[in-house]
Amino acid sequence: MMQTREPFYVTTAIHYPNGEPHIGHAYEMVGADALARFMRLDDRDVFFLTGTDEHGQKMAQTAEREGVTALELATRNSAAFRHMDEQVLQVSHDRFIRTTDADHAEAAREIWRRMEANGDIYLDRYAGWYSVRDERFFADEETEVGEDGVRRAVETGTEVSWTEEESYFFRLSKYQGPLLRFYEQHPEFAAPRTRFNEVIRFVESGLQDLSISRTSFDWGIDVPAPQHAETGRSAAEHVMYVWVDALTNYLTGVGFPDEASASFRRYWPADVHVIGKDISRFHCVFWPAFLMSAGIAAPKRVMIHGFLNNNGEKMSKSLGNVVAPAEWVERYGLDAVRFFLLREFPFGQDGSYSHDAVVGRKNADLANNLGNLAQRSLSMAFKNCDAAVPEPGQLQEADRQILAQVDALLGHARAHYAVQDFHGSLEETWRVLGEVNAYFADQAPWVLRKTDEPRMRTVLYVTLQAVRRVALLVQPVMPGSASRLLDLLGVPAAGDAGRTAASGQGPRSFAAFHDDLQPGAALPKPTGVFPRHE
Ligand code: ME8
Repeated sequence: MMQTREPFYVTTAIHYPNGEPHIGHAYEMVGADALARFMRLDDRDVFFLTGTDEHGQKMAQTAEREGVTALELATRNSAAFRHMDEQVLQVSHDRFIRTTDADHAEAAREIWRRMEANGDIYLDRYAGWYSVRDERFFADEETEVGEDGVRRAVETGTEVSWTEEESYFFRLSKYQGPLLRFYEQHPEFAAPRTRFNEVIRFVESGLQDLSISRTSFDWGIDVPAPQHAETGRSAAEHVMYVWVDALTNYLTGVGFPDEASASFRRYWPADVHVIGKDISRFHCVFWPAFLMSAGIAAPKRVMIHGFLNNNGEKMSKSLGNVVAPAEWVERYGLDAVRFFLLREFPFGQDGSYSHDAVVGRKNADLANNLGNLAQRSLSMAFKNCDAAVPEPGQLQEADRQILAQVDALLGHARAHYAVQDFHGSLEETWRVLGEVNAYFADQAPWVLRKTDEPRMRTVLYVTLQAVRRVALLVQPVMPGSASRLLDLLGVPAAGDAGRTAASGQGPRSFAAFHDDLQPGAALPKPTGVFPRHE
């Protein structure tokens, strides 16, 4: 079949399954999922990849502490991540990759071979600091000894230990110029701009070659046998530095090393890697350098989201303020949680959550502004217009004005989603929803019912049209509730414009956004879709 829809490839970071997922992981998943769903509804052919990053010293050490093998630990917790994604958050990914999947090792070895063939890998000794928590090397001046006598990385505050071993290195220093030129030619490569500027300043300050293999433990992908005899040794004792392996997952997910495969040709380069601010250097510096070396196109964009804090405090096990996503969803409902995460603060910035903030959004934005408006207009139509979409009369200026604002929302949403500004899209939608509420109050259809029934029908029709368009647009953020609301409006679900929603008939494509409700179409008995939090 001829594929006419434009491809869209979105990924999340792959998460370390050394513990259970927390709300920060959920935050990233919800953002990427809203983006994937939006693009599907907007007729893009989406491939959405997520998964778990299972190798490395952190996994090996945690497994040892727990008395299980690293693979057992990874398998158990990978299932917990997958459960969060699929059951708790109802994320619509197309593949959940594990870096222990058979096809991934081959992809990682292939990118290694290509970097080596390009003369960018050499054997030397590494002597320096390593943070197992961050799976990251630090130079001496990037660490300091605390009052407790423990040496930590200044940037991340994690403990480092002295590491001295034979290691393969990647000639990252060679890529300073090429990277700076690449950034200049692709000003949209990383966002937000402030974070991109930090990356550029880091590269401008000079790049050290990067240690990319380890010999002191074996939980990783074996380095392929050297292609040139003069490398002088067997690679067998080396495993790849976990970040080389991890970043390559984005290629594996769409078919690499089979570059001729339909999926690789279709989806690579990725449209967006969605990641958090602590791993921007890996994605914006190391990753494009590896790809340049291997002769593979760089991703189009890295969207760097901020951190989610608990009441302004960093989440940590020692503070005991880590919230399990499932508990949240249990307490507030899935769609209220998804809405809160994307509505409360811009995706590129840090933000905070608290019980009061979530309840505030749930009650004010969802129950009042959207739920109440829908419930009141639908109930009036059900009771006073024979349980059918009312027939409108001649539109007045106030009607045209409000509909024009609602119609413009799709264009705004497209512009916002193109730069992963979910917050901006929701803010504009809720601003217009406020206008619709003001219109409804001004027009007072419950008064018109006694004085001017035809006008009442027009006002109800206009309001239902507005609710329909808002419901269409919030599907990516709240798939279940939006679908139920569209069912109540009698909007037919068409085709496979997206994934099955949690409930209701399922997604409705944006292709019908500008269509009108059919006067006379039957309406089911309305029920509340956005309950108040008591
Ligand atoms: O970094 N708020 O995995 P990870 C928001 N395996 N986002 C947060 C967060 C918080 N409080 N805490 C973490 C890794 N994150 C690597 C990635 S990708 C090839 C390899 C985000 O499980 C974090 O920024 O430590 C990252 O994007 C993701 O969760 C996974 O973190």
